[in-house]
Amino acid sequence: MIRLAIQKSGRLSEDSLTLIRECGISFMSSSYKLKTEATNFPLEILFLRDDDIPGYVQDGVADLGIVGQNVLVEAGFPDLEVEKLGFSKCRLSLAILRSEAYSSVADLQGKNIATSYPQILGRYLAGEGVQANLHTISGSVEIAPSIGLADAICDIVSSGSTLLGNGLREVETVFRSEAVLIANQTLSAEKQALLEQLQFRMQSVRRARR
Ligand code: PRT
Ligand code: ZN
Repeated sequence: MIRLAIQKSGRLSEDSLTLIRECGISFMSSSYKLKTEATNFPLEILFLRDDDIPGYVQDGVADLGIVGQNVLVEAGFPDLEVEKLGFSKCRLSLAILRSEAYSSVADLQGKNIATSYPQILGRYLAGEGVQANLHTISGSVEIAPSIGLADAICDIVSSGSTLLGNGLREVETVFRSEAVLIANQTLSAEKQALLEQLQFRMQSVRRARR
């Protein structure tokens, strides 16, 4: 039996469940159950907050997980990635008030930047030679500039309409992300074989979709 952690309720949930079903795996799911067992594959599915998934897989509480690369890399476990899944594509971008002048990332030197991704942003800014004051907040990041909490933000963007609606404009792409399958790095031989079967099925599903 192999244990897979997926997001309980959020942007990754539906596509994760659909992918597992399209792999030919049947299971019951209901919104109040936190785990379920497949009926035709030795798989147990755990439903968790996405932020908890990388740590659980790193520690071996779960063998496998489906999570966004943004959350995986921010958690500090990029090496757990085994397969790109092609959904939940988005980017982590820097944005400033539309009224502000901007010519390059050097303009952010000494500025206050609000983000939920201090690790990824910190590494990006260090690579650009820019020193800024990062303020870590866990949600509603887009409101920070208009209420005077920060000069800029770094947050997830997909359509861009949230930025627009908060009077912001995107000035730099810091990181590109999609959903990935992750795996514990010390799986038993049996679990490794199950992982390979799952990866093979996921690759077939993706090929058939194209
Ligand atoms: O409760 P839990 O902790 O499990 O979920 P969560 O609220 O932390 O995450 P959730 O469900 O919002 O997102 C899960 C993952 O989906 C993220 O980690 C990303 O990998 C991916 N993803 C893809 C996105 C988006 N697209 C996205 N648009 N995550 C968040 N957003 C936000 C964005 O920050 C903005 O505030 O959606 C808003 C709308 O975006 P626009 O640009 O389309 O307006
Ligand atoms: Zn989360």
